[in-house]
Amino acid sequence: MAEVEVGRDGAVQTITLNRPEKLNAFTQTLHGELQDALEQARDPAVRAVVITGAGRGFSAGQDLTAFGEAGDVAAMLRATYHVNVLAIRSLDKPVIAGVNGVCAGAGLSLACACDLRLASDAAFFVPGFVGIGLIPDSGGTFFLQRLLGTPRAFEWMTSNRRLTAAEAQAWGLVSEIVEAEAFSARLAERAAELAAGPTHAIAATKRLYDDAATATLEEQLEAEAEAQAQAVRTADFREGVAAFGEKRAPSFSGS
Ligand code: T3D
Repeated sequence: MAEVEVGRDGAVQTITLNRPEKLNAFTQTLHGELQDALEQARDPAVRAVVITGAGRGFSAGQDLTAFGEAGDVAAMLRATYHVNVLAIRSLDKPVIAGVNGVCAGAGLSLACACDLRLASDAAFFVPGFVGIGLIPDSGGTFFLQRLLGTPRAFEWMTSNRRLTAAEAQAWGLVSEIVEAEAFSARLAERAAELAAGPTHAIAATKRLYDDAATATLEEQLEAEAEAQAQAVRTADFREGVAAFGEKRAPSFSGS
């Protein structure tokens, strides 16, 4: 059975981590299949991507039974987690983490690498790393610092405290909580909304926010000006303005 399943519904690609009996903990196989799935997501016909988990877990992070198998941990991280985290950030479309359940360790880092997080009310969030004497890798220091700020990120990641979905929302870690029974339907609905958006503008917005973390104001204003000059040349901009004038909802094609 595949450790990652890929589905397509219209312009939405759903990637499901699929080791439910181990809370979708990462193995070499899972990493490789996730890499293939993210490569498939580059298809221009895909305009939004969902990453979620099978069963009661999103992901419990590294499979601890396979821990250190590769010997050189830094090399393993570079060849697996880094490739997939960078693939998520480089996709020119929104990536939603559908946090259906337990989210721990590098599973938490992966969720935080996505553009937004929707959580089931059954989800909970656990740092994991510090519990076994490790540092938050796979982008755990990068994304959590940006999402939570250094004091809160440091306090949480060094405490190993379990965070409920409600607490995660209060902290701004997740944008929305949905009852478990309604979760997959709402996740599909939110992904479809994003897929029906002006994909070029959404991708440029993603890139601009990523760059804003290290840019000066002058650099960022210039990058915005260049991105806007491209956005006004899209069919979606013409459609947006036409729809406004005609007092109807826009129908964006993503071109
Ligand atoms: O070299 C490198 O790889 C460096 C990279 C490190 C990256 C990391 O992600 S480090 C952090 C690794 N993750 C953890 O430390 C979390 C370990 N898991 C837990 O603490 C707990 O399982 C949870 C808090 C996540 C959930 O607890 P609970 O009570 O809801 O579930 P459970 O009963 O503990 O787990 C259910 C099953 O999943 C269980 O299997 P069993 O006994 O029914 O056969 C459990 O062993 C398994 N499982 C959970 N997490 C992992 C795992 N199996 C392998 N690896 C796991 N990470």
